[in-house]
Amino acid sequence: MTQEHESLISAFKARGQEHVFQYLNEISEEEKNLLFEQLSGIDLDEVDYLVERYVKQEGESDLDFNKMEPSEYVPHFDKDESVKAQWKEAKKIGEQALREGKVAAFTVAGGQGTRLGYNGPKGTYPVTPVRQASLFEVFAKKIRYSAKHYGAPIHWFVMTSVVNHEQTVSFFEENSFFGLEPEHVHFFSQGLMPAVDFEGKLILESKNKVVMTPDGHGGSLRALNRSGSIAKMRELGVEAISYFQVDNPLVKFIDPYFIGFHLLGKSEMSSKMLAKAYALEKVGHFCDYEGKQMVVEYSDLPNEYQEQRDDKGELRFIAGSIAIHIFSVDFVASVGGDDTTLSLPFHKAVKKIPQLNEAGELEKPAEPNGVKFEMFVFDALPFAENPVLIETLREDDFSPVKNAEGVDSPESCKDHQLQMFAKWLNAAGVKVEKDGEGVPSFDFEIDPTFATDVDSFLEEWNQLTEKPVIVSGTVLEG
Ligand code: UD2
Repeated sequence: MTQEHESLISAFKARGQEHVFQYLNEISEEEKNLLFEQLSGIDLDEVDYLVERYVKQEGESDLDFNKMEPSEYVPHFDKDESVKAQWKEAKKIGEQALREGKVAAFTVAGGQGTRLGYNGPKGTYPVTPVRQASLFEVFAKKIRYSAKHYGAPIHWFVMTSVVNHEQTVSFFEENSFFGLEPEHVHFFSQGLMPAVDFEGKLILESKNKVVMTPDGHGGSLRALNRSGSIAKMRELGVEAISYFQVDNPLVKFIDPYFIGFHLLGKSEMSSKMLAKAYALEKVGHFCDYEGKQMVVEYSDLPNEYQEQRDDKGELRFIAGSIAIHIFSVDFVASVGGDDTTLSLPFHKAVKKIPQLNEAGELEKPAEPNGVKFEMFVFDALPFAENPVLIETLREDDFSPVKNAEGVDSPESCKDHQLQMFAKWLNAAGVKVEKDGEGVPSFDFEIDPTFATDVDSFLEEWNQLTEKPVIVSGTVLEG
């Protein structure tokens, strides 16, 4: 036993976690080393704090909901003519930043996609109506288009987790990075947090391993620092990080308007919002609280507040969060760095966590037996100076694939892609036949190598000397 191992044993004993060593006499030297290596990465002070706050006590939010005010936002120009000039100005600034290579794309793709019932990294899921291109392919091609359009490379940072890192990297390799330069794509794995049972004890998943789970998308801010990505961005002259989730193929993440508003506002963290479709839609709510902007998740906000209406009968907390943000590199360096006064809070999730039984065999419990800890990226907002919030339109930016059926499913996402393509064609004066629900009656697609939004579509379409006829199965490629 080395001295280092002995001091680890005393430290874990002192915190009542000595059960993690119960199989020490049954495992090989190599297995022991792996156990000690894993344990040395666990911050016992943090575990104690989390157990005290979220397991022994309820850890309920201490927000006084009556102090919440709806956040102000810049309305979309389609809804409010008076802001058109402001949007035009923002676009110019955003385009300039893109021409100067100051923007990087950043996808959080560490989740497990359990709700979708898909076995594999979510980004490999096929989504487009005709070609069945994967989510990763759609994003890669948007980057290819924009980098060419603005004449500057756009580096893409992809956060994975232990559960899908290798499969994700292999998928890119097998697909030749979808035509991107491999050195422009940067993968890194997010951090892990130990899970505990309801007594606050670490959970063993084997005789030499405790259960560790991904630390939530909020862990991305730490991981960007720890992986060296922030240093890399500084080397590359990147100043703004465009953050988006892996599940939404509509997302306009190279959006010159949004980038422009972020830069004009000298914002550290900017967000897009959309008007909630109905009072209890399952999204976060943007609000101001004691002078700071924040997002309160639907599950934390009592229904009476989600349903509140103003004098005009409009939903008072109308601004829904769709997890699209821009961060300044300096902000991520501080909030994801070592200064613990800027750390994001944790949220607990009560789960069924497979664990070793008395016989030393792994068993999935029938009932929840423990707690996982996650950080949420939007909890960085209250730390941000000058947060900017702009409105986007659902049909242009948001249709995630989350569930196998119904709302936010592959089916609804396909319909929304078709509606978005039809909207672009309509803007160019081309009518697309639709069914009673307003969905095009046949499948076709506009590949991101042709255009990535309505503005770029009109530019490209108008340059075509011969306009193609859009029929069932058409794929418009650049
Ligand atoms: C999130 C937001 C919700 C709304 C919605 C929009 C939270 C708590 N809620 O809901 O307010 O904006 O998205 O679609 O965020 N991920 C990681 N690592 C992790 C966990 C998640 O990378 O440890 C990624 C995951 O791959 C996905 C994204 O984060 O890209 C969202 O995760 P989710 O599907 O769990 O979020 P959801 O639908 O609960």
